[in-house]
Amino acid sequence: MGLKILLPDADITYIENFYAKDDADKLYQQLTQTLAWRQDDIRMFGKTMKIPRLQAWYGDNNLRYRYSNMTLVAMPWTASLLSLKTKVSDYCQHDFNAVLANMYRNQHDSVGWHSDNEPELGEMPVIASLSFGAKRDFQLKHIKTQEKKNLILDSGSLLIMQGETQNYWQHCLPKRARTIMPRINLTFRKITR
Ligand SMILES: O=C(O)CCC(=O)C(=O)O
Ligand SMILES: [Mn+2]
Repeated sequence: MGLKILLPDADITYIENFYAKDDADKLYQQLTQTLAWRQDDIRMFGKTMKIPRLQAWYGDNNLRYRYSNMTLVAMPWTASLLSLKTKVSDYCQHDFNAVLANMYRNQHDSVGWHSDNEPELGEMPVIASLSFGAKRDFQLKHIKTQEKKNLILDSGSLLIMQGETQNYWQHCLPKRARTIMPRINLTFRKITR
């Protein structure tokens, strides 16, 4: 199971039907209704702005995660997040202890170019990313060569980025002009300090 995305300095696998479409639809509804979605502020260039998406941070007791000058304190696992984490951890043979949930409400919501390389994730983090709801483009860009790759993340899919990926590649989820329905993304992570 799973498709290796063949790129230099990366170890990326895409599993399109990690969840069957019916299950993915149910999970999308459940997560929409049960997670504590909020729109946080971000400080950039001395200005405070709303991030262009909703998010929620869950994990083992009070784990903290800092990025873009925000400190998120983990809320306790919900039952559905815990069962998703167990399935993803079993598949990846990796012990995740936190998840960042993102809700892209429409085509105007996005996440800019970045690597998941915060110090608390350690040197070669394993990032496991589940998608539910509308399909979105997910772009990758090599930091040195600027090589680009576009993936389409479908509902029920799992994307695993590991090895050197975060050290050489950035990724983003771009805004789009055409109408796009909401999408939920869960990125499971392991905070190591
Ligand atoms: O929504 C996605 O697929 C990517 C989210 C992401 O890169 C992140 O939360 O770090
Ligand atoms: Mn990311």
